[in-house]
Amino acid sequence: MTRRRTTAAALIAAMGLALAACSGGTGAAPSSEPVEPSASTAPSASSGASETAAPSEGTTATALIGMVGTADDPDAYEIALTDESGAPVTTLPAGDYTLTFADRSAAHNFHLTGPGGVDVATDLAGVDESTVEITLEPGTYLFVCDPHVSSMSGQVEVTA
Ligand SMILES: [Cu+2]
Repeated sequence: MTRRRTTAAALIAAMGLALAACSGGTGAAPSSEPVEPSASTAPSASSGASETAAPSEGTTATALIGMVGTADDPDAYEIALTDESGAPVTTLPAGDYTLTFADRSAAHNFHLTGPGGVDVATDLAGVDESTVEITLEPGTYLFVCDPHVSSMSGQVEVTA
């Protein structure tokens, strides 16, 4: 204990000496200070970058996920249409959507049908995590796993 405290005190004393040496050194090097104003121009450049990011968020298509199985068990008898955060959706406003499949199971598929001729599906076999563009019109859309319709189905109401 006493020994450690002594060592720490010695370190602090050494650091104090080092700091003193540093402060003495910076006084002799004022040329390093002009660097700071040019560094302050960087934040204004990044604020310009955030402005350009805003319009890309303003795209009209909203992201949806068509999921079969669960993250833990891709073969689970579960099917869901969710928003980007993974929360199931039961109603949606009409409009353009990007539907990304989360079909990680060779036992299931995700098949969405409804008004406007929407009829998109993944293959039963294999994995499909592709994205399709769909336009949803007012009405009822049905999503199913084709071989397991009785246990894997759901619907979403699209409103005007
Ligand atoms: Cu299935």
